[in-house]
Amino acid sequence: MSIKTISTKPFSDQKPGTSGLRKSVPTFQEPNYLENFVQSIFDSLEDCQGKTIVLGGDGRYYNRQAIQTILKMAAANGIGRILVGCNGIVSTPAASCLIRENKALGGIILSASHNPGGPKGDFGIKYNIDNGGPAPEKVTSAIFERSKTIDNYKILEAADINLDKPGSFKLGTMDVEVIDAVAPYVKLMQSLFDFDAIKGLLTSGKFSMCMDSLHAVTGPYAKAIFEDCLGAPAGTVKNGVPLEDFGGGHPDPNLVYAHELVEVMFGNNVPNFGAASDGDGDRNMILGSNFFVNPSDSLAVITANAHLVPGYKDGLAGVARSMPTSEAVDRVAKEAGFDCYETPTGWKFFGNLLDANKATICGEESFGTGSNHVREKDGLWAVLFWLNIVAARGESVEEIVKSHWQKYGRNFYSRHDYEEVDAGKAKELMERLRSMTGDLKGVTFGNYEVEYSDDFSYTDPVDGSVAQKQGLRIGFTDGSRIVFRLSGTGTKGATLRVYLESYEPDSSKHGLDTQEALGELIKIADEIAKIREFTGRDKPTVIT
Ligand code: G16
Repeated sequence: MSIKTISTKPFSDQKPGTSGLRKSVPTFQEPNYLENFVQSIFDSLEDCQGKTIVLGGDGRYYNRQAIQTILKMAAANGIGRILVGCNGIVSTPAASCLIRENKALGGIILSASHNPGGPKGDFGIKYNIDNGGPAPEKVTSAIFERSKTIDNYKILEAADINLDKPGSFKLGTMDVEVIDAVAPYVKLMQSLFDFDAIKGLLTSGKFSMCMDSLHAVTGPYAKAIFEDCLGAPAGTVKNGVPLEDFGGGHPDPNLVYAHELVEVMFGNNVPNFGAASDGDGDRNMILGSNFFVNPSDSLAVITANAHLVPGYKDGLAGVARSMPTSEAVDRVAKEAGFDCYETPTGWKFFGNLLDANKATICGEESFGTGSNHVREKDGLWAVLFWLNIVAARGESVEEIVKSHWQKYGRNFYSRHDYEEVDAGKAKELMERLRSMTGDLKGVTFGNYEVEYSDDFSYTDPVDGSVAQKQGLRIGFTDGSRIVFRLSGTGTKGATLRVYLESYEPDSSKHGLDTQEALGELIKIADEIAKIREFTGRDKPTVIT
């Protein structure tokens, strides 16, 4: 086995987005594309010689090939030991758990999350640091800078490693341990939640659930937890076999893409509880019978009920949400007397707050919730949290949410996505809005008067780092908000996200349909941003 140094030329488009580098599979298959980025990661690490790293992905198309390449490059770059999931598959939260438990230097996670997979689908790669969380901006910037000048990469000439079952191997001087990534994750969940109470609920004969893993990474984890440990009947986990193309589906747990689950949960004689997770297992959607839990509400309900869950019963240090996430959780924090932090979109911004014990629970409108148990958002964690709350309160999902609104008021909330629009036009739309912010204070639109408008900027309270241009916000005097952002995870054209929120304290109005309640704000958003004119679309692609 010998180490080869291969000449290469930089690619100009290897800037990590909201969560790592995401591109189409054909792009990643271009000669040296993957290798350049991986070498840029190794070159950016201060000292990786002899260290342990974790490697795994969500099992999508190209995962297997990429894992073999990265193993050989890790060996050539002096990594001491690498822990890789069986078949190269590890969910993102389980990878975070493995990095932390094994005190690894970091991890390389292969995932394009909720984006579709397959030969023409998407692929992605990101680096997580030693706290188990996504690399902060200073690390991703260093990787990008390196990728712009790279002229060679190192790789060990060796045969592929057999990843089919656990085992120990050598690649040059590097130890390769192929591990079962499910067991440590299940153990972590058992340490946080009341498994006896949840088992009582799931085996009572009066409660049924449906978990849709969307043919993505959570299948084996969900079967081990719900069916094997918690006694739910076989078949509770649907689409539980990870497939390279997610069965042709779009592994995004929302009402549009998880339509199979929606069909199961809306109608007569439906299960009491429904949940779905995404491609790499960090997102979640929670449904009750004929009832959708908005992710922002889910964060607020989880926070308000954390005292019912063993791992959190001693109280929370604080909470954090991304800026576009609704302010429902702020009300819970205010009442409970702890801090609520507002960060830019991207889980990486929560890492410092969790490490410094300023926040215990974090969440985002984009179907992500998590806590200090790992440093990623965690889909199955959220499902277990909800089941624990349901078991402790003896109420349905709908009752729990409605009584939450009764107590705190309801933050009507919706996100309108315009996917795959012309990137140039989307940029123009944002630039135009940016040039308008500052001049809008005091301007009225129908019943709404603008109180502030700005481009969100964040100063990390722990290390003082600053992130600018994180989304255009227009806030109204009654507390309503409209936020405009371009997605940092899409791979085709641009995706415009419009986030809409209004607060309703009057419980007689809580039953209103969300789009109806936000109707006037939706019109105002179009009026201000000229969405139809710039995108050429008369309606969003996805409404959540
Ligand atoms: C990633 C990030 C999240 C973010 C989401 C959407 O999630 O980790 O923090 O909210 O993307 O980002 P954007 O609005 O820029 O598309 P995931 O599940 O895709 O890794």
